[in-house]
Parts: sequence; structure tokens; C-alpha cells
Amino acid sequence: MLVDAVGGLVVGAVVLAVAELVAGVVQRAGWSGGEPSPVLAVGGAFVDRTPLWLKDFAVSTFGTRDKLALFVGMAVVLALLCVVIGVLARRRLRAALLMTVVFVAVAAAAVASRPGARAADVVPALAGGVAGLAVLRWWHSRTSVTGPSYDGGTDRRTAIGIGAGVLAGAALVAWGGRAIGSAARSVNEARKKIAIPRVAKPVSVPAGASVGVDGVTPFVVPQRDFYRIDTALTIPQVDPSSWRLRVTGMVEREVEIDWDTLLSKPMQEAMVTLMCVSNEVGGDLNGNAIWTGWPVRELLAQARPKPGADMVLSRSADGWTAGTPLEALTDDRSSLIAVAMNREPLTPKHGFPARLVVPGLYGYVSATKWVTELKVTRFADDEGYWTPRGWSEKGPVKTSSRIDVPRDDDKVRRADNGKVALAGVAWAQHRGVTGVQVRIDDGAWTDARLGTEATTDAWRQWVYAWDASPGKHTIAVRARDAAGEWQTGETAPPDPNGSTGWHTISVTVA
Ligand SMILES: Nc1nc2c(c(=O)[nH]1)N[C@H]1C(S)=C(S)[C@@H](COP(=O)(O)O)O[C@H]1N2
Ligand SMILES: [Mo]
Repeated sequence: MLVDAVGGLVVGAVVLAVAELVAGVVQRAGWSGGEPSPVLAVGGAFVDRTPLWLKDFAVSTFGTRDKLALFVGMAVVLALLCVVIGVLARRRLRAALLMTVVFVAVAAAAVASRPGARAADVVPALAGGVAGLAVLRWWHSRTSVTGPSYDGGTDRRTAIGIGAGVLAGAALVAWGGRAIGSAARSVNEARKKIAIPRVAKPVSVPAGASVGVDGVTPFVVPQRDFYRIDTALTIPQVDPSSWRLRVTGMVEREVEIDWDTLLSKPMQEAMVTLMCVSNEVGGDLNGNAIWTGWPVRELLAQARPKPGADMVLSRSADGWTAGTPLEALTDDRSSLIAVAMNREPLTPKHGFPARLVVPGLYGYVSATKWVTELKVTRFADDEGYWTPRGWSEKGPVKTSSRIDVPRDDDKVRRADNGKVALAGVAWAQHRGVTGVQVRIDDGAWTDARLGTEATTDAWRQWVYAWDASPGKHTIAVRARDAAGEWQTGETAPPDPNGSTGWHTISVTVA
């Protein structure tokens, strides 16, 4: 039984290793259009079909480690299937072979269903399948006692040893395949050579934007600490030399620009706080950065949108889409085709070589990374990736605020003057934050001091010197936007269009 289970795992490992190796070759040779790795294709197809409740569950349980969780889950399911095939093979070899064929066919179908897939992309899955069938027969013939005349075959201990060897070898081969296919190295080289264009009017961080309390999220978040959210299982590696951005759809004239053309345009800087709609009250799926880019409106103007168009469906190199109101890309706000974040080229994680940044809208309807197409269209005719998955068609950012210091459940000490510093951030992108108040226990709402406003598109820090009494207390925060509207205390989950409620923490004062 153990030998059979090991056999099943050996078959699975060989299928994956051969598939990854061939996928690497297909990718390196430039024959691939989609995702030739069956593992990544199945994972991607699964992600795209994840129902809203499961996505919410994954994000709330695993946070930004949801991809790792998916891979672990896939590995467990796959290992179980392999064990079933291995055990089944002992008595019913044909059934086990058939089951292998079915699984490989499912994987091949997943590959074929990925955006941009070409015939060459399914070759790795098929090659893996053929190798797997051969190994299954071989293992079976070596380990199954076939009658009194059986010549010995392989004993249990040897079989398990061979199995362990094959598993280790397969892991190496699979890793090699990924290394062969990966464009990460050449993309990284290209990235290092990029000089970020100078801008006529650089933005600056006003003195006083930071309230100077330890533990508050930095006013400008470094790229390496910036939150990352996307549906991509591996980070798309897009070479600037082959990158193009096309404007299509309801336009007088289709336009296509390449990387050099983009870089030759007059660039602007804008400070914009990016915000994920999946952010829970008190969550940290947001960040503020200085973005450098060419205004989207300038590119759209070259294409001349036709009357009746009200949406731009932007598409990324990996097929993801966002539906943005045309107006948000053509009015006077700083909507950019961004090439830099905090004056460094974007990292591949954050959309290298180019992405969209639109002040005032959640990322899922605006912030397309690895952007390759802007299709001018209508909300009546098209929808972005998340809309059919239960999220609103439009996603303006809701006014909200967060307590960064202290943390929930902290034990805090009072300073010599009896005070405890409370501090955090508040945002109402493109409208602006004009007030923040805190409430201790059942007390009255009291004004906090705001850091200097850099732009209405960015968050503001706030600080409050709390005259604390010893014991356990709850602290709540709320923000007001420029229209005088206070953030609602009514609680709502992130779906379908952003969470609401006051961030509230408990602390014990010593
Ligand atoms: N290509 C692509 N772009 C994308 C996404 C994605 O899944 N794929 N997710 C969007 C979402 S939901 C958010 S919140 C922002 C996050 O940008 P960041 O990862 O740079 O912080 O990217 C947006 N752009
Ligand atoms: Mo998001």
C-alpha cells in the first residue's frame, strides 16, 4: 500500500517536472501566448472562478498570503489524487491510467482557457501526461507481484528509495524548467537601465505632513513595503522593449505607443494614495506614493473617444481588466500612465513597466498594473474583472480612517505628563480630509490634530494627545471629507463596494 502511494506521488512528480521543463522551453522559445505551466494555469483558472464568499474568506484568513495558501491547497489536493491513482493502479491499472488521462486533460483544458493561450501552450501538459502514463506502467510492472513465476521485481525498501530519488529529481527538473522560462532576469536588467524622466513641477511632501509619532504608517510608503494585491499567481515579467499600449474601441483613431514613445512624453508627478476595496475597517491594504507618469487624458485625446462612450476597460498583460469611468480619465485629476513610484521605476510586483493610477477610485476599477490596452467602451457593453464576481461596477473610495498607534490590545504607558499619543491616517481621495475625531469609551467625539495636507488625493496623518486614565479603554476614530460629510459608523463588509464603520481598538493603560 505504501509502495503504491509512493508510486502515485512519483507519477505526479514526473508529470509536473516534465510539464514544467517543457513549459520553460516553450516560454524561452517565445512560442507561448498564455500560461504554459499547467500548475499555474489550473491555479489561475481556479482564482478566476473563485466565488465571492471564498475570496472574502481567503483574504480575511490569509490576507496577502492568499496565493501561498492556494498553492499549498493545490499541492495537498494533487498529492491526494496521486495517492488514489497509485493505490488504484495495483488492482486496476487501466482505471488508474484512465484517471491520469482525465486529470491531464483537465489541466490541458485549463491551459487552453487562459487569456492569450496558443496551441504550443498545451504541449507541456500533454508531454507531462505521456511521461506520467509511462511511469505509471513502469512502476506497476516493477512493484506488482504478478504470480508464482514473478521474477522478484523491486522490493519495498528499494521501491521507496527509488521513489524518494525520483521526487527529489523531479523537484530539481521543475525548478530548472521555471528558471529556463523565466524572463525575470532580463526584465530586471532592462529595469535597471531606465532613467526616470524629470518633470517640470515635482511634487513635494509638505513639512508637517508627518505628525512625527513612532509607529504611524510612513506618509510616503517605500515601494518594498507597499501592499500588493492582484490575481497573478506569478508576477508578470513584461519587457519594456516589447511592451505596447493600445487605445481601441469607440475611438476615432486607434493609437498604439511603445516604451520609448511613452518615455518621451512630458511626464507629471502626482501624490496619490492607492486603496484596495477589500480593505477591512482598520486594515492596511492602502499606501501613499509619488507617481510619475503621462496623463491618461493626453493619450485618450490622441485617439478621440466617440460620443456615447462612458467607460475605459483597461487590460493588463495577464488579461486582468478594470472598468473606469471615462470621465475620471479625462477630467483634470492626475490620472496617470505611471512608470515610476517614489521616483524609481515600478517594480515588477507593482506593474512594471507601466500601470494606471487614478485618484479617488479603488484599485479594482482603476489601477491596472502591466497595462497594455485601453478599450474605450460603455458600461452597458463591458465589465471589468471583478464586476461579474460580485463587486460594484463603480468604485469611488469611501472616506475612512485608521488608528495606527497604539495597536489593538496593546498595554500602553502614559508619558510623564499623563498623556498617551494616539495617531493614524485618514483618507477621502480626491475630496480631501478636513477633520478627524477620536472618541474614548462613551465620551464625546474630540478633534485630533491633522498633519498638513499634501493634496486631496493623498491621505493625512492625525495625532491626538490623550489624557489617559489607568484601566481598559476603547478608542474609535472617524474622518470628515471636504464636503463636511462624516465617515459613517454603520458597519459594512468590503463587498460589494468598500467597507464602512469606525476603526475601534481596546487598550489597557498602565
Ligand atoms: N493587472 C492587474 N492589475 C491590478 C490588479 C490585478 O489583479 N491585476 N489588482 C488591482 C487592485 S484590486 C488593487 S487594490 C491594486 C493594487 O496595486 P498594488 O499591488 O501596486 O498595491 O492593483 C490593481 N491592479
Ligand atoms: Mo484591490
